[in-house]
This record gives sequence, C-alpha cells and structure tokens, in this order.
Amino acid sequence: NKMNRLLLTGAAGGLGKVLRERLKPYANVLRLSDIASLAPATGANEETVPCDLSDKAAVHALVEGCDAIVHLGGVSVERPFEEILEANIKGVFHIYEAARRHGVKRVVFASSNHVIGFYKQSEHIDAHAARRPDGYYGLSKSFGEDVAQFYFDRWGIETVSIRIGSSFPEPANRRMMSTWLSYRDLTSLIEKSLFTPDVKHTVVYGMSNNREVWWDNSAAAHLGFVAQDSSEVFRDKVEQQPPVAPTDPNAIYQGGAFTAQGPFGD
Ligand code: NAI
Ligand code: 15L
Repeated sequence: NKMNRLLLTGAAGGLGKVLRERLKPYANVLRLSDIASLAPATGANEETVPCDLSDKAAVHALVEGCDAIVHLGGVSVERPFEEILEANIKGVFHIYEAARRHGVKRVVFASSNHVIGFYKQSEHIDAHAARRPDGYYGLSKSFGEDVAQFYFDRWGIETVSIRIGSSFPEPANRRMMSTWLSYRDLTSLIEKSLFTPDVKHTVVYGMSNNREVWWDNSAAAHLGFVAQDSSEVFRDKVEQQPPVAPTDPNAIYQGGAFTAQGPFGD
C-alpha cells in the first residue's frame, strides 16, 4: 500500500503533526500544507507547501501532482460563521474542485462527530442517521460530507468521511470515554480509507474499541477497519474527575459542550 504523492492539509495541527510521521510509509512523497508555519521538510520524502484553503488559486496549485488527499485543514472548533465559511466551507469546496481539475480520485475527509452532535448520548445511530449538526462548525462538516457525495455522484471522486470522535493522546473527560480515537486507530482508519477499493462515499465513525459507544459502523464494514485500542485503560484516571451534572450538555448530547456554544455577538 503505497502511492506516489499524498497531500496532507492541516499538517501543522494537532493531528497533522502526528500523521506527518505516521503516514510516511504510505507515499513516496508527503506534501504537507497549512496556513500556519510547518517544521521544515526533512529528506526527499517530504515537501511543504504553505496555503490558505480559502484561496482557490493556491489550493489548485497545492493539489496538482497529488494522487490522494487527506483533508484535515480548517477551523476545528466552534467559531463565528465567517471564520468557518472561509476555512471550512470554501476550503472543502476548493479541495474538491482542485481534485476534479487535477484528476485526484480519492479524498479522506476529516469530518466530525459534531455533524450528529444533537443526538442524545442515549441514542445509538449508524452512518445513515439524519445529520443533526451542533453549530457552525458541525454545519461546515455536514456541508463537506455533501460535497464529497456530490463529487462522487457527478465526477466519480471517492471519499471516506471520517466522523472523528475525540482524537487526542488520552480521553480528557467522561464523554470522551465513548468518543475517543487513539492515534494508532486513526492511522489505521486513514490507511484503510486511502487504499480500500470502491469506497464510493463512505461515512465512518472514528472511534476506538471503547466499552460504551453510541455509533454503529456496520455501514462501513467494507473498510475492514478494526480498532485496536480502548479508552477503558484510562477509566480510573477519568473517573477521578468530579461527576458531570445530569443537566450539563456534556452528559446529554453526543456533541457535548459544542451544542451550547455561541452566539458570538453576531
Ligand atoms: P487543529 O486545529 O489542531 O488543526 C487544524 C489545522 O488547520 C491547523 O494547523 C490550522 O492552522 C489549519 N487551518 C485552519 N484554517 C486554515 C486555512 N484557512 N487554510 C489552511 N489551513 C488552515 O485540529 P486537529 O485536532 O488537528 O484536527 C484536524 C482535523 O480533524 C480538523 O479538520 C478537525 O475539524 C477534524 N477533527 C478533529 C478531531 C479531534 O479530536 N482532534 C475530532 C473531529 C474532527
Ligand atoms: C472536534 O470536532 C474537535 O475538532 C476536537 O477538538 C474535539 O473537540 C472533538 O471534536 C470532540 O468532540 O471531542
């Protein structure tokens, strides 16, 4: 499983820094991009291309010559709509238009659990459940999934949209006991997303093999993703935290506190 040139957007971010190391085996050249400054390229296997995703011409130049795209770049938390519009909504559109123009056939899109954040934690859903975005950020990821479906239906560009739960070194709170995705499992899921044939537009929940989960990945079984890690090893540590009030959005909604952000004075 190796391609020639793989583009990683958002490469200066939390997950980008991790994947910069872990995706190396899958491409002869990793093209790393971000609007923020990147550590200099090392060796012949890396190249850095600064780019603002809201700049159409810059994104077209960025994508030219790549075989696949792992699209992590954008605003990753709830923010005023105008910021989300530039980085996420225009950004994802530019990525797909550039993919079409330059013949890229596979995208891995970092979607988010916040496209379904208004489901209750007592509900169990699969990839076909109607989306219930929990803010402007979730709306932008929902739009990204629609763009992915459209570019498959219209142009045959395949995407795996990974609705990432919470991908950090450890679950930071009780909610993340359900949503946690280890870096090892994230890497494995991206590898499957890049190399499984005939994925069309697949939506998959990015979670580890946690004990209590809300999401059913049977609709993405063809990816052959089997999570190796579990949040359970962190349970004792997490449960030392004070209990969460039952009225706290972190205890009610799958999207947790994102459901209660804003307004931003607009
Ligand atoms: P992050 O915020 O650390 O990284 C995002 C990167 O995108 C940053 O380096 C930022 O500079 C870059 N960026 C922002 N606006 C840009 C623009 N206009 N042009 C170019 N680059 C721009 O976020 P993180 O945690 O690394 O997440 C990566 C991706 O995965 C994001 O798309 C996020 O929404 C998604 N995700 C992450 C989750 C997690 O648990 N870490 C959960 C769900 C989704
Ligand atoms: C996300 O989409 C965010 O990018 C990340 O920072 C976490 O907040 C995560 O969701 C989560 O829901 O825990």
